[in-house]
Amino acid sequence: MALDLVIADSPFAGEAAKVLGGALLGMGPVPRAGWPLQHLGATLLGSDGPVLHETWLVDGAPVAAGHSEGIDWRRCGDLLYGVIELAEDALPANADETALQVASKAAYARIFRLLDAQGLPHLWRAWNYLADIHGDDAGLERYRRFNMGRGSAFEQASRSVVGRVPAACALGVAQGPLSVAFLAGTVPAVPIENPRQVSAYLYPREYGPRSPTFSRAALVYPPGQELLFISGTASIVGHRSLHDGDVQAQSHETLDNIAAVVAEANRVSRLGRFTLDGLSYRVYVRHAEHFEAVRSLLRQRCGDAPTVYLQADVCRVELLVEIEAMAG
Ligand code: 3EB
Repeated sequence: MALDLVIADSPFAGEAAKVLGGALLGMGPVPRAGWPLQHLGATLLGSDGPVLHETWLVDGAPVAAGHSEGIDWRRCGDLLYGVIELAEDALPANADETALQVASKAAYARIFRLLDAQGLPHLWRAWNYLADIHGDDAGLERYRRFNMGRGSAFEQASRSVVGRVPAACALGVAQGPLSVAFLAGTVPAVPIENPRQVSAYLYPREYGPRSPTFSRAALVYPPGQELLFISGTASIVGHRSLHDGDVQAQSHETLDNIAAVVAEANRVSRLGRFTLDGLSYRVYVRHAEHFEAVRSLLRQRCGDAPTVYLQADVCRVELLVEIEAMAG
């Protein structure tokens, strides 16, 4: 079996039975895909059309599909991809938790229930998007409330909140429900950390009451295959943001971080096959006017590696750019 990501400016028109799921990137109308589809409503930059279609294809056992507690999912053998979009007022706040916290906790609790029921417990990669990420929610930034809800769900499902956690990204978008897409498997992912950075799950409390639940990267193993997912990566060294206001310096620091993660992945996987110019990238810039500068810098350092650019809010206000990557 092989898992492959295809990116095109029109909807995937091949055999639907081979589709595990996907994402629609950009500001177009949302089509009815017939498979789990995450709508990432952020403006595409430097692209010919208004949207891009990312589609995960499998080449193997027939795909099974279902809906569970608002999760739209498809499964092929040892792999499962799902999407949950949850309105933030879907569930009530309580004395201890805001509605966003409850929604974040519920989204992950539902994911974990589905994975347990499917006998495929290992979360490999999560893509998190929420509106107004820096907004105030009962005295705390909304991203921090999201972290509290996500962390509680891991804990309540008796999952590790340190060490064995998925690769992830978490970005702010203009509007819409809390949206989480995820890829899971029957075998655990191998988490990778970055020696230049404090692990996010060990961030000190100045960044919020509960640390984010993600690893810097994950090596994952569909049958007969090894994939590398590098989490959203920014200009953070140790636990501090660097180069306030300087998008070029932030981009270089971010790529230095990705290079360090790649070196770690090569050490762990022992095949030593990952290189900066052999990855494919998704780049989020906070300000659209920084796009050209970031693109030319990426081209210098990563050659013509396939790269998608989006305007989105990175989860610390001072961060101007975040870059995630994968390699198959
Ligand atoms: C950072 O390194 C930048 O909360 O899931 C990157 C990737 C970031 C994932 C998450 C946050 C997340 O802390 C922000």
